[in-house]
Amino acid sequence: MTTAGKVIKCKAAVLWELNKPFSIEEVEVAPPKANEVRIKILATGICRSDDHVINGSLVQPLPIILGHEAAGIVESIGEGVTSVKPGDKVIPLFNPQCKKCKTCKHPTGNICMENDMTAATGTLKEGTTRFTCQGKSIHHFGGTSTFSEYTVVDEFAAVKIDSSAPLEKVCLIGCGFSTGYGSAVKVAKVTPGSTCVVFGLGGVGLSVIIGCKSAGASRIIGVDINKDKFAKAKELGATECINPLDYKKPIQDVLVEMTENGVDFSFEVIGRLDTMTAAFACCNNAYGVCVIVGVPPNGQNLSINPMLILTGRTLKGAIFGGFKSNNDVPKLVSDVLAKKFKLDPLITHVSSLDKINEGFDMLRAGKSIRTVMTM
Ligand code: COD
Ligand code: ZN
Repeated sequence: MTTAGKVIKCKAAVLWELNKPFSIEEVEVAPPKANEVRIKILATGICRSDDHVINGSLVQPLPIILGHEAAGIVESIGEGVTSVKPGDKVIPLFNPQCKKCKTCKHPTGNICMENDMTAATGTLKEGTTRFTCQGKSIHHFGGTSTFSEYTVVDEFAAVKIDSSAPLEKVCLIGCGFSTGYGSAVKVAKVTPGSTCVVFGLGGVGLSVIIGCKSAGASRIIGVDINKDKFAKAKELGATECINPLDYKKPIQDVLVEMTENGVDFSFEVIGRLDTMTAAFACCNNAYGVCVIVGVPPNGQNLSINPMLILTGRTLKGAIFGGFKSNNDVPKLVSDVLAKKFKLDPLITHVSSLDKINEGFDMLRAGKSIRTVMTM
């Protein structure tokens, strides 16, 4: 029996209030309107940015269905949709690529002006939501809302991937993996033989390490205050790991000494002002490049002595690893199928939507790298 054109009743995790657990609810998912796609979500990861919404540091309209790192199969399409068809495997794109706006037309810019993260409306482009629960309209998150068995996205926020892709793994390409990997290969453009330092060894930091290694870096130093993170970092390519708590000196001074006047590339993958300052200061004064990957606390500023820039350092950053999502996500999936890199080491827990609150507790306790919920 086809569900196309009908309302689908399914399970979703709804966030009704800040700092409260999700409620698993039966929601109604309306059929896609013109230029929209309804997707059956089969796997979705738990990302730190979802938690940032729960704790209020990323402001979004409530109630909301979170989740933005996922993979699924197209269930039905609205009028005018041409890029995907029912049955296609797709990855939803929180950082979409409409290919029409000024940013999409720029050769490198990747914050598509259709994104719903920077000034969130919590709706699709048409201006309304497709989710209803207990008679109330529920907001979308980042145009994706993947903590639901079915979701509706704008056509520009979904991309077809290889039909043989393992969805329970490639879902990470929807956010965490691409964010870290692209920061190394696309934003920093790590060079063969270089020395890199990665501050923060969570799922995104480990993905930076995978990128540095694949770009041919010869020395990759991991920095974390949780030494339990070191073994996996080394397994993925870190040549050494250090804990700032083991030193009396500021960690940037330690790193400058360890690397004869500073590293070629540094990455801040934590989201703290002090570690951003350290990451910038530890890169080489004449040519070091520092990439900010971590999302800083809302409304706070960095204080930097311009002399640090004047001598030749570069400070930069990017969302989603600088990738243009519609172009690059299918390629990254093909790279996984070609065994260019593995996503398995990043997935420490496999769970289900019913256990979403336990999944977030593990993330907050630093016990998981990525939890993937399969449906
Ligand atoms: N010094 C050293 N290490 C530290 C410190 C410190 N002071 N404080 C925390 N850490 C370590 C933790 O022990 C942990 O291992 C690591 O830093 C952070 O890891 P996680 O697991 O909390 O986070 P990740 O890897 O999932 O990374 C997420 C970011 C924190 C980088 C987050 O800001 C983010 O997702 N940024 C990506 C930006 C983006 O593109 N967002 C768009 C949608 S997600
Ligand atoms: Zn994310």
